[in-house]
Amino acid sequence: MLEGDVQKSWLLIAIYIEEGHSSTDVYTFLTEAMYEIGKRWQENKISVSDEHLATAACDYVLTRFQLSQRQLLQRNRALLFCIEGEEHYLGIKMIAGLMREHGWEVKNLGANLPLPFALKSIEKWDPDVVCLSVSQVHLLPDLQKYIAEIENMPQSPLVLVGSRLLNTHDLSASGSSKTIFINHIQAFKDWLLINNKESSTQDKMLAMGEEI
Ligand code: B12
Repeated sequence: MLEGDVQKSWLLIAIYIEEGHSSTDVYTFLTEAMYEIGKRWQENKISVSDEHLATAACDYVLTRFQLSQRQLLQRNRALLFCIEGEEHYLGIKMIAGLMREHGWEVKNLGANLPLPFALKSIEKWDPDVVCLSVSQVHLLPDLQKYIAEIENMPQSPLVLVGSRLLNTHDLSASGSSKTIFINHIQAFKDWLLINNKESSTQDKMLAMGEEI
């Protein structure tokens, strides 16, 4: 990814999948690769340009992987976005892919979404779950505002927050007792499996896109 070679990056992932790895393995693999890139950037071993190139390659691989996935019939709705000021959107893109794979209808509004637009979208689309992502410490006070406003809406969707910061910060005070905080993609998959339980027997596979 650091070479910006999207074909080679995809080939590596395609081989990894052929070896029998799951989509959570793929997402974890790419997450760790990006964390390693962040570490090298912090240690001045690579430049900002290298980091941008790797991000673009990772984004490409994610899109290609997600288009190759079969999707279940859609039952529940989820709206996803990063709060205002947050440009780190690869995490939420992975979460969106995993939800689609588990039969959720997903709208991913991506990076940097101001609260008034988030509230309008929730009003209009009425999702069952709203997933928020934040990666930077200085944005945490804003996270609290987002959660409070969304949970107070008449639609009262469930609010799910994910962040690498959960590994180092206790964010529970940012939400209410209803808010769910998840820092790891495997824990999120477990949450999806529990919450999809009742309807899993009715699942019909709906082939979308190509096979790998
Ligand atoms: C790539 C990158 C960038 C790219 C972002 C590209 C993009 N479009 O996403 C660019 C170059 C633009 C960038 C910019 C900046 N970055 Co930056 N960046 C990174 C880097 C290297 C990787 C981030 C990433 O994609 N990780 C991979 C994803 C998949 O991981 P993730 O987001 O953690 O998501 C996983 C989990 O957290 C979880 N998850 C995440 N969201 C959600 C949501 C839900 C609902 C659930 C269930 C789970 C979940 O699941 C995901 C899958 O495993 C990190 C290093 C790091 N350690 O993270 C720094 C890092 C995040 N960046 C940092 C900083 C400081 C910046 C800048 C301020 C730098 C600058 N001076 O300009 C700007 C800020 C831009 C902005 N306004 O947001 C710091 C943040 C420090 C902090 N704690 O506040 C980090 C940690 C680097 C560092 N070590 O200092 N960055």
